[in-house]
Amino acid sequence: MFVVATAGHVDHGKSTLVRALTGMEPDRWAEERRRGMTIDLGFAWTTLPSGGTVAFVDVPGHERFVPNMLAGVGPVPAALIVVAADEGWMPQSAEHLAALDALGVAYGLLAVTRADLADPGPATARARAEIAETSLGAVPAVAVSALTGAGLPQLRAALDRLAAQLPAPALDDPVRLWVDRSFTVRGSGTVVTGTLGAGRLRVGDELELAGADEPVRVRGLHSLGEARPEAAAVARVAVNLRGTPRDRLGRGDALLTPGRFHHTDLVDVRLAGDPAADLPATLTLHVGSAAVPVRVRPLGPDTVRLRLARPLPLLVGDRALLRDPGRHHVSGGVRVLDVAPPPLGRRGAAAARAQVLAELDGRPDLAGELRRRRLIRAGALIRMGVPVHAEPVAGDWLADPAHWRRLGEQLTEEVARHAREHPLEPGMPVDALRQRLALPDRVLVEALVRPPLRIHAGRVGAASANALPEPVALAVQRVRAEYGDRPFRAPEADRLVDLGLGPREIGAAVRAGALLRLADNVVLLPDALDDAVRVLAGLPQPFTLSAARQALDTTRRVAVPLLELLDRRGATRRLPDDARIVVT
Ligand SMILES: Nc1nc2c(ncn2[C@@H]2O[C@H](COP(=O)(O)OP(=O)(O)OP(=O)(O)O)[C@@H](O)[C@H]2O)c(=O)[nH]1
Ligand SMILES: [Mg+2]
Repeated sequence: MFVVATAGHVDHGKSTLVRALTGMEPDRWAEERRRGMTIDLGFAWTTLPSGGTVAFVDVPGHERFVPNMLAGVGPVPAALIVVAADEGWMPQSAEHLAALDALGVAYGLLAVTRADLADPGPATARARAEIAETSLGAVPAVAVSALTGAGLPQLRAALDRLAAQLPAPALDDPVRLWVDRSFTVRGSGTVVTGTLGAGRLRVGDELELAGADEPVRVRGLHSLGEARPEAAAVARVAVNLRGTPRDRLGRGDALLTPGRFHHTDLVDVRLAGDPAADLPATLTLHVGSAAVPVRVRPLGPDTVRLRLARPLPLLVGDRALLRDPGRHHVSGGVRVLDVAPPPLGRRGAAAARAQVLAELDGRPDLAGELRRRRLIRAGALIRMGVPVHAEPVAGDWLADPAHWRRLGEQLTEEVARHAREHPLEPGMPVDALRQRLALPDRVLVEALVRPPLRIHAGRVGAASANALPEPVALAVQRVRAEYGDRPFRAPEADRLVDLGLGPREIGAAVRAGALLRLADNVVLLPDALDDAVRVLAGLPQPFTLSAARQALDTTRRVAVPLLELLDRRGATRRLPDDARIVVT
């Protein structure tokens, strides 16, 4: 299917032409038919000589309804510009063309209607000259009369040729269906319609809806008036949503592939063409079928920051249009450069930002994004419209290579400094490092640790930092010498003092795995645990505390916490009568 939007001044014969081509009535409202004027968007379709289908989005020409016109053309990549032979080029001919140009519409046709009323020559010449100056360039022109039917076969043939020129739709792209209508069907619930410009929709799909916490589910799909299990771009579609109240969505909302769009109320954009120096401070941004008031903050000669009155699902590279509703004036097109721009708090930040924006062109640029953002999750980049084809440094984090190298160096320095300031500690806690390096995630710290550094028990230190400070190492050696042959006897408190093992030294030795702490001032050599299990397993099961104490040749001071530790580790199990068994 090929979708084309009409454009042109009021009463120039857009709806009459669509009616003549399709046999369908684009003016849906009784009021429109009574007044002979289109107010809102109309939809009609027909088969072309090639056998392909063309669907029309028929727009109103009256200047009061330009916002409706923009909602119709926003998501549509081709235009049928209609000019009446007897009236020629008129103000909304110009405004509609300016809108198409601002949106960068590159495919179109000119139909000079009412050719039975006047010589179509002058209107054709003027219109082609005006159109040639825009993104549409030189377009084919056909003179037609809906009254006599003259020119209609030629127009159908020209539509076929236009359809053949259009680029193939990006079927693997995410869906962003801008809603142009929503209504309720009795027995089915909420239905929304729109032009599917890319991707595919299937019955059963879950889609994201801005502002809704839960995904919405596609209950039914219609295209060209028929129910279908699937619709592929480009297509006019009607989507029946399960369990979504009608007042939850309307024109300007979008149904989205989940996780693929960033809802933003702040964007930096480049103005297209020759931007007016005196852009008003408030304008309306039109994109897709949405129209949102924005505050404009100039940054560079052709770049501005827009603060949107409500967030929209925008991507880097999106085309949009700024309009001054008060003056009925399309101020120009914009291209989105950044959908998650940094705040401009500091003095000079705006000027610095202008310099950055001067380098951007709206084409997604992974290396550039990483350079500017330094560290970012892959998912966040994808939601900005930046394809990710780089390996994450950790988890789903991507890093600018130079920044990552600097972080690695900084980490080494921090660990060294910590070792100097805390010689008894076996390295710097991972979380302290995360804070010092201002990293958003622990996994980043872990990924930055390279030999000879290593992570042990939640700390980063040199692999050899596990070696104890000399006085502590000596004290542990003496414990080993004195107690090695009676491994379940713990040195008494005063003996520990004699050996120079105060709480800090014991802590250091325990962290280094050189001593095992059972309770305050009750320490054993670390191999005692395995030895104890071996001895206890040799006892008749179950065994009592007293039997264990005797078998281990130790005191209650050691036996009680030792058995409790073995219980906690699952090596022994305590029975209801306080006896224990060794778990095998
Ligand atoms: N004689 C003649 N009249 C035409 C032709 N096309 C349209 N008209 C008449 O022109 C008037 C306006 O036509 P519409 O089709 O409503 O014009 P429109 O461009 O859709 O107008 P809006 O949607 O309000 O912008 C109607 O009275 C039509 O009957 C034509 O080819 N020949
Ligand atoms: Mg009309």
